[in-house]
Amino acid sequence: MAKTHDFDGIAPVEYGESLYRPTGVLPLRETPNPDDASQIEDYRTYGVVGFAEWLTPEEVASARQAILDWVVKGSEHPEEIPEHFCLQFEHLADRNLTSLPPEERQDHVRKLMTFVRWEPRMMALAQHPKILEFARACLDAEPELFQDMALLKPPHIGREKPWHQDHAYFNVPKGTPVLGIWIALDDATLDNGCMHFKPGRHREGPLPHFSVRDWQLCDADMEGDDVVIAAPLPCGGALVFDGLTPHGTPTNHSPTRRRALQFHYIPKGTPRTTTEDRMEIFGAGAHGATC
Ligand SMILES: O=C(O)CCC(=O)C(=O)O
Repeated sequence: MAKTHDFDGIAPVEYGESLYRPTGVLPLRETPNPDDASQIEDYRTYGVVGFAEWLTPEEVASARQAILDWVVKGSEHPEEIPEHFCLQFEHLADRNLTSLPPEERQDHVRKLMTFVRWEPRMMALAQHPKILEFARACLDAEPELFQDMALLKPPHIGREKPWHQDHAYFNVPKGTPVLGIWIALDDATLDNGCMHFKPGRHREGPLPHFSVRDWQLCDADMEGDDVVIAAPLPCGGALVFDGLTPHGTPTNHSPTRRRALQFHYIPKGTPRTTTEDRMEIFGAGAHGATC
């Protein structure tokens, strides 16, 4: 049985539907090519670029199996989960997971975080030459993995992740380029909670975050009449985005899975700062807040 503190402390609540009403859909490139200047240009201009094909079906299968193995281990032998490895269940998850078949247990998990150092299948993906080469071109620096996550947004109970800038969650100096890559392990659709972006708004720099439904951007600003791009992806596709590009995902009310991996990279050797430093830039309320 999982420990109580492994359940997400944030209860899902209603929010205005207009928060995720896309004015367009992100056009997808076929495959990443770091030598294609127009791909890097899109990343810089819009703060997000999407690809229909990134991982192979074998790589997707390997990532899914790795997730499943850790979910089973975490639900049966939580004492075997390493201290800094986060396996977090949804707030609304069943408290008696071991009564469920293993495959179904993942439908109660919100995320896995900080796991690549214990999971070679995930480490192989986080260090995938295709990712590192593209990240190197976008960052214009040698990439260093800063954070690793799997976000499962399970059917029916996967809660909203309100609009935010990822940089607001990271203790790195203001101005540090942060690159996120979000890889779909299922088809991510408008119904099951695909990513939504405010393209180009990364150029406004850090925006204040507030403790509302989560540590997040101001709803009134996000539901204004500016552009909201939805980014549905086929399984194996990926989004590369700037850590300052506002993004969020609505609740998964659908019966379908929407598993994803998310890796963040910063230039190698970037110094770390403190949560206090970060709150001076992004606003108070960051203590304990995680993506
Ligand atoms: O995958 C999701 O639903 C949200 C991902 C995200 O925005 C994050 O964790 O920063």
